[in-house]
Amino acid sequence: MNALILIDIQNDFLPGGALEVPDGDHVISVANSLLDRFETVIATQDWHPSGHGSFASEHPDRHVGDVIDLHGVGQVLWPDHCVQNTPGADFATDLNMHSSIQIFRKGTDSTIDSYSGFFDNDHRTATGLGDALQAAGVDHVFVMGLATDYCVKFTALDARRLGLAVTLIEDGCRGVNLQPGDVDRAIEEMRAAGVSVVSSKSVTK
Ligand code: VGL
Ligand code: ZN
Repeated sequence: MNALILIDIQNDFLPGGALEVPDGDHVISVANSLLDRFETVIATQDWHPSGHGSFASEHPDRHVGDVIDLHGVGQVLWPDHCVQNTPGADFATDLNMHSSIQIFRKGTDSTIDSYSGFFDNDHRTATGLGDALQAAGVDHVFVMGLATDYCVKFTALDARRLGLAVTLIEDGCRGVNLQPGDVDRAIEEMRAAGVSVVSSKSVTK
């Protein structure tokens, strides 16, 4: 049984948003074109309390892009983004979020970030997505969204760790590229973990 997982297609990751991903808006039409090809569709939502530990604004001597130790876990510092109940945290307006799409929120603990839709970055706390997929009999997930080199990558890698078959829909993803080449390296890392990489055109029912 297949499921489509839409990663963090939220206003703050679109051009003009707080943590804009270049061409992030291009993934919306890809997502919309795939929605009715899957019985099970999941959307993850980055959902931070204000003052989240991943926000550079919480660390006065630090800057966006710096890497710090946040309670024992390496953490890239980001602009304030996807703050709970703000428009930036809403799903992209043009994304056809129908009511049967199940939403999993992540990043709600101020002390640790959660790039993956399955676990916090220290792998101690689960979002419930893994259990929900298992209960639905899903053994193959198709993953796309924002950003390729962070939340998409970590979601795909965790799905593999959980024993799922994983297909990355490459044209449905865009990345941050904090360092040039980050997206290409992320895709190679996913491939090395057994993720297959395809174009949305090849995804059929
Ligand atoms: C993301 C950085 C911080 C993502 C979320 O969705 O890829 N990246 N929070
Ligand atoms: Zn975040």
